[in-house]
Amino acid sequence: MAEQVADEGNLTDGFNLVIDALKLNDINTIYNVPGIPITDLGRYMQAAGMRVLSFRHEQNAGYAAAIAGYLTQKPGVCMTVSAPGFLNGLTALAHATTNCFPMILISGSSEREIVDLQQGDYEEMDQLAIAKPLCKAAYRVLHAEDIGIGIARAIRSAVSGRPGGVYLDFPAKLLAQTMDAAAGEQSLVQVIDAAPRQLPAPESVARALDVLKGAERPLIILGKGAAYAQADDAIRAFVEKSGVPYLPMSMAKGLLPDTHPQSAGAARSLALKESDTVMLIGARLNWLLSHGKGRTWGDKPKKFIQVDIEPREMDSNVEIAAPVVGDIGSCIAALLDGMGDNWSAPSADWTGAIREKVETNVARMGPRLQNNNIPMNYQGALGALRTIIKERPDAILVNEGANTLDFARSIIDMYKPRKRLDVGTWGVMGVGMGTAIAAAVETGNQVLAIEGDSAFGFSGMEIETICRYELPVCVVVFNNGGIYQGAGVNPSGGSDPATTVFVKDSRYDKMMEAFGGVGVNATSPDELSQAVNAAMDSGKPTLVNAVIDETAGTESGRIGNLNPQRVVAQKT
Ligand code: OXT
Ligand code: ADP
Ligand code: MG
Repeated sequence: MAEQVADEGNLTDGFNLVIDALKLNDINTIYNVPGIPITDLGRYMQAAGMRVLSFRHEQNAGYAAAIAGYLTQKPGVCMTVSAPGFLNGLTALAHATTNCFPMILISGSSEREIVDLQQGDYEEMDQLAIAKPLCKAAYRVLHAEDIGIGIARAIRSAVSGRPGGVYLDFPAKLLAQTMDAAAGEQSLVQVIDAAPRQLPAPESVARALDVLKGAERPLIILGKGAAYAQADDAIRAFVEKSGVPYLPMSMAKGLLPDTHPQSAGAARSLALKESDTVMLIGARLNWLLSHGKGRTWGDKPKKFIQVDIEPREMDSNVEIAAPVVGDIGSCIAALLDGMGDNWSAPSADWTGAIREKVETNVARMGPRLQNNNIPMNYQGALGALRTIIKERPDAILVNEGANTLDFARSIIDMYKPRKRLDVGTWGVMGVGMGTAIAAAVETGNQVLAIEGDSAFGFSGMEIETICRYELPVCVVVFNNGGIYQGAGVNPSGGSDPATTVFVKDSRYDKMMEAFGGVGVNATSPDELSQAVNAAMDSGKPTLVNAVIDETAGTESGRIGNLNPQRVVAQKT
């Protein structure tokens, strides 16, 4: 560790100022990969009592920071080295921005004078320019006395309004700059009210209630923005008082328990098609909701009410009859207030039709989950895991893959808010291990990561990180031997395997054993259940290789329709 000269006398330096500024703002956890020029910064942070988690790849550290932001409403911080490390972290920064998660990517960078003249510095890159289009805000700090204000600006940018990713560029020289210690302390900024409440206009609330009142077949859609807002009690009270059926988007599952009598989760198609009025709360009308139009939405005219903090979200895809702009906590409180005491629930015809469909679908699914097939299919394996989550509702479920994602989403009921973390708006493979690590670190809860074998491969090396920090993470790899399926064949008849298949009979559990964790090979739902329960009881890092039938599942899971279709045959 380099000598920390600025500790002496009345001087301070860039290292100290960065640490003091973060701590002053209650940011005490850093997800990073060390190296020039931030190796010592990480060490000094650890010495100063911060938790510094070192990853094997910046992308995973970045995904960890992104989900830490979602879970805590404080920006998750990822720290990387210059050019290649920065670029590795950038996907996660863009992912955070796309998903509206507050995150700060701090990267060390090379010397401005050399970078700007393109003279070939060590890891030379104009990082600020590259980061800008991929995040909500990007800043570079050149002088030690600006570190306090730079960090304050980054924090406020990340969490206020619509949350998102922020890039903070620290050229190497900055950290070693010295200044008078007292002036340094004075330069620090404690961000006051980083995400101020944004109250909705009373007339917009009244308009929304009018539209809702006039509806015959209303539907509420809860998105991950609603889960992020941590207004759980108010949202539940609003939904229950309204009597309106609700549909949770994937990461909003559990905001109200999936077993709630108003949940339309198991009647998704019917609810979307037949509704005449849809109230979006923290959910965007993007591809996941077919942009609010087309076959998914049926041919009945719809009116939309949208509650969102971002005014520009309104009318992004279809006309919004009643926009309510503000933070969800304030908006829901105002809506509840405006409903008065005599709000009448929608007709029993409508709620009854939804309920009936839910019960039919749930009853139809039940027996499929009971099968004890070997090799397992998705239903058998997920049926076992569904019971475990029911018995351990505080456990955090991380989920990625295609079939592994889509089956798990509908099969596994969630009971509490922010307990389901997945691939988000972009459907990114590779979020799994970073997400699992941050979920364990930020909440202390047990984490169950249900991973397609392809999905797991994107971040699999981080199981060493899980073992190193002894985190209570149980990873279940759904090993069907490939992307979507393991049974593909090379259409040319050549000896290379098909593009979507992996080595047959792989044993991912052995990887975990290599790092001192527990590895289990599970071939039946009973074995799977036993292994996961043991992992959850012990809290030991565990990886279960769940052997899934290579012919189970379908191309692209439930979104195969998004694949372009070939129209002209190949000429040979
Ligand atoms: O109402 P209907 O009748 O319609 O029925 C619905 C519900 O009502 C009902 N339901 C229930 N029934 C009974 N009981 C209960 N409790 C219940 N709950 C619901 O079930 C149905 C379905 O309900 P759902 O799921 O709510 O509805 P639906 O129609 O599916 O919703 C639509 C969507 C769009 C909202 C939903 O499908 C969704 O959220 N989809 C997200 C999809 C997604 O993001 N996928 C990931 C990306 S796929 C692809 O891109 C992959 N890649 C490429 C790649 C990526 N992504 N990233 C990077 C960095 N590089 C490359 C790769 C490489 S996937 C992939 C790897 C895949 O291989 P793996 O090995 O990892 O995984 P396996 O496939 O397992 O092998
Ligand atoms: P989902 O994928 O679950 O449908 P999206 O990510 O599409 O959810 O939408 C989340 C929405 O929530 C975004 O439009 C974002 O602006 C909004 N949002 C995030 N936090 C808040 C908040 N505290 N108050 C109001 N809206 C919020
Ligand atoms: Mg697979």
